[in-house]
Amino acid sequence: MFEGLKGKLRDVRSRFGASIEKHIEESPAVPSPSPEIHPGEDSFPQGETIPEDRQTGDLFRKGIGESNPDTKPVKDSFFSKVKTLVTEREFILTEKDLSEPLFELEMILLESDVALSVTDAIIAHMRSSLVGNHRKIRQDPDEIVTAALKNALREVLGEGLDLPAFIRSHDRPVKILFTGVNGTGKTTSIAKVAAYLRKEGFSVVIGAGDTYRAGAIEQIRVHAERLGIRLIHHQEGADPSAVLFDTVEYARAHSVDVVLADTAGRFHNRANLMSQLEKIRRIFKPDLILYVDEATAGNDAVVRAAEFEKTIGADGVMLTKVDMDKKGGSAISIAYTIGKPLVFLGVGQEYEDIVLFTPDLIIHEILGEDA
Ligand SMILES: Nc1nc2c(ncn2[C@@H]2O[C@H](COP(=O)(O)OP(=O)(O)OP(=O)(O)O)[C@@H](O)[C@H]2O)c(=O)[nH]1
Ligand SMILES: [Mg+2]
Repeated sequence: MFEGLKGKLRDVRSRFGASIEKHIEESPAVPSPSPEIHPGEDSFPQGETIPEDRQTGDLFRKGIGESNPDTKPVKDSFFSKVKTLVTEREFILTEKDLSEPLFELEMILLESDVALSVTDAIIAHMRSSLVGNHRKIRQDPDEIVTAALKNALREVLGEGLDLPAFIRSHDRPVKILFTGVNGTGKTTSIAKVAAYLRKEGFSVVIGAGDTYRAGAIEQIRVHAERLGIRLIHHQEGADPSAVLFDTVEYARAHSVDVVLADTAGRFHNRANLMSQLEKIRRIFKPDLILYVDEATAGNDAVVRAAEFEKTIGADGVMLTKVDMDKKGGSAISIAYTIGKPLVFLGVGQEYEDIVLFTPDLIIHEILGEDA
């Protein structure tokens, strides 16, 4: 998962680190803007010489100590003051220090199919968190860069959506409609989501709303049978709205928690299929429309998601085939671009190959163990 991007980010992180180290070597340290002075403690203003008798630890070992407990706070405060003056030196990175690694990062993101607006947001975040801020000299440069990158990614990835919590807080049955273009993994994902929700303690029924493609009903029937989940279906060529209406009726009659509705794959520019989807939406009245696309489609997935969002609406995204995606661009870009949360990631061909999206999951995957 995301192997290509992971390797390139590792390289650019060390480039950032090298730039920071170069700055520290070549530039004089700057005084801290907020020295650690606490009320009641003795303090030495910036630039003032420390009295000679207070320059070594011997003072504390000899004069002040356990024999006179009342004086102990003075010892501690003085220690912390010496530490502030001696080790808390700082540096401030400039745009010039970071222009090269920032440019390199921008190129890496664009090459990895991260959408332009998302790349801009990440670079802007990196710039504002790294340039112009006071940094402690003893801070590890890689930690500084990794923290900035992590926060930038967190900003564009969003929070996701806790589907079990969503279901618990809605009237039953909760109706979820799966849409998207052909072959992206809608039907397989419905089977995975059904298995996932059942594990979470919900009862599920599936509606075979793809009556268009030959073999589609049989495909979902096999999944439902393997999982032991009830499927409602009509004949091939039937009106999908009618199938899904019946599925909701079944769920109501049997107090089923969740209805998962399959639909035929379609492109947003196919007017007849899109108006069919509009009819499904009116009759089925989904609580959640999940747009399904494959991570491996990169920027195409992001563009298509935006088109679906505009024409039919989407409340969340499921990205499939993440296990086969080396670049990570669509996973990073899709939520930020369409303004809707990533909900699930499909990570393989088995029923259990599904994970509920969290930003940390992607961040950890992209930045590795130390993130
Ligand atoms: N590696 C991998 N393959 C997946 C994943 N999800 C789905 N697939 C595969 O993608 C192919 C297409 O999946 P379907 O579920 O039939 O896709 P669909 O969107 O329903 O297709 P249409 O109904 O024709 O529009 C199948 O071979 C799935 O096994 C995934 O997360 N990882
Ligand atoms: Mg299908």
